[in-house]
Amino acid sequence: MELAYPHGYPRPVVSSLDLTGDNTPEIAVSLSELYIFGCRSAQYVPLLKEPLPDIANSCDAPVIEHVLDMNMNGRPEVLVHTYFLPYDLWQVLEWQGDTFRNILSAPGPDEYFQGRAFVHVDTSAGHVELSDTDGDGITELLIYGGFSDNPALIAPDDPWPIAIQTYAWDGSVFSQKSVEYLGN
Ligand SMILES: [Ca+2]
Ligand SMILES: [Ca+2]
Repeated sequence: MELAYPHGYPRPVVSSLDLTGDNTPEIAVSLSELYIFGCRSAQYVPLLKEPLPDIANSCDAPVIEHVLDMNMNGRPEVLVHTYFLPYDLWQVLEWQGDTFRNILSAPGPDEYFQGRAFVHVDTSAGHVELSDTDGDGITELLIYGGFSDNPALIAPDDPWPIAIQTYAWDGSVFSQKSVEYLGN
């Protein structure tokens, strides 16, 4: 796919990937929202529209960061990253026959972002690693960055502790298996 705007928006980030198992590639495009289009009856139609709240100067468009069949069930997971000050946020979407569903069970920083893994970006941006840390053939999601089990205990001007959160497949969702604190 040729990028219409190679140095900015809009950003078509994925092509030629079959996310739904119909042997036809989906197309993902990040505009102000993230769209995934799939082919239905010879027409590409939106299968996912991932919006952001309308606070334009403190967020970036959601983007697809990785596509990988982490839980090895034959359908790739789509790791969607959203930046929304002061958080980096992630969802793990998998096609469930009629729609993409988030199969990440995560605390979320607030009610709006419930179900998303997050880090607080006061010290540095968060980043992720996909790795089979225990060698069982199933990929874990590792997230590095500022995190707390109890954000209410962190004073507004205090730094967030840096942690590695590990999300592992439990048979039905990716849930938080461990949090290793590395200090501030
Ligand atoms: Ca899968
Ligand atoms: Ca594993």
